[in-house]
Amino acid sequence: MGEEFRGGATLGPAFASLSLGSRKESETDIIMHLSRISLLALTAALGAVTMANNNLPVNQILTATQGDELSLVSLTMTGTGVVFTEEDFRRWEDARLATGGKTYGWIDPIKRDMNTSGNKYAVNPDRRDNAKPMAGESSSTGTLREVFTARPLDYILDSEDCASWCLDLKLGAGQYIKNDSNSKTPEIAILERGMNSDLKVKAIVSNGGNVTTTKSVFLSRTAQRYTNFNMDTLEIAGAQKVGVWGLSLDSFGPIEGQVIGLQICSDGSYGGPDLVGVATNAVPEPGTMIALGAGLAALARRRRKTA
Ligand SMILES: [Ca+2]
Ligand SMILES: [Ca+2]
Ligand SMILES: [Ca+2]
Ligand SMILES: [Ca+2]
Repeated sequence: MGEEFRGGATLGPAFASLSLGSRKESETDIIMHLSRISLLALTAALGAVTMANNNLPVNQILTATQGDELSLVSLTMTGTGVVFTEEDFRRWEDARLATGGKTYGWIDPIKRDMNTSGNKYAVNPDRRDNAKPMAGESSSTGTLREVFTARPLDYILDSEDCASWCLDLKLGAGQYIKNDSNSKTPEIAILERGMNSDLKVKAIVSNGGNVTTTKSVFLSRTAQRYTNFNMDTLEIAGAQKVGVWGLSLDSFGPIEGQVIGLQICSDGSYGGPDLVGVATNAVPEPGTMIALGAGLAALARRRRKTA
């Protein structure tokens, strides 16, 4: 579809040109003549032009074992200064899954394939072999709440090649994903088990109570980076690699309003994405922008002195 942004597009040179962090000292004078506001606007505009920055470099997940359950300690996005913690994976307070003409809410029981001879359901909750059973395990059900707010490395949303589905993930009231106006830093991390599937993502935006979605960003399986973490669930017979996409908020283009959630979708050609977890993080203003602000303040002081 025309509205989709394809990852891995040949946008390297354009992308490099907006790298504020790599400006040399000699360029400082030129920057000084721009106001900080106009620079931010310029960055946002360039971000929209360069489109999907959805293969940001990523290093690894560190885990700590607690009994049979795993806690995620940190997910480090190498070279970006961004670290996601387990709390960042648990910011969701509501969700809705639409598939096969049915919709499931946050705590609605969703039927599960409970073993490797399954694949009866197009998309269903699942758990790591050794994880604590889900609350509805005896009736072969699980909930979105368990998948997206319990231990992020223990429960997943498993889907099959044939599946078309859309998941709306919502933050709590008054919560939103902050845009750091830096296209090189991810505000969102999405984990997929298998590194063999694609996803399509839109931001859910509230503007004065009017809720809309942005254009979509296509997340290609080839853009995933390995997390150094492997996962074996009830539905599969061995561990598979877990990959991650780092997604910068400006990949969705200009946004008017606040991002209160994400819409994550799959269709039959996406290879049955298995959603392990989705993290969001408000990252600090990049050091270069703070330094620039300090430089402008110094310049203003000098001007006042000479006036
Ligand atoms: Ca399944
Ligand atoms: Ca960013
Ligand atoms: Ca997969
Ligand atoms: Ca297994």
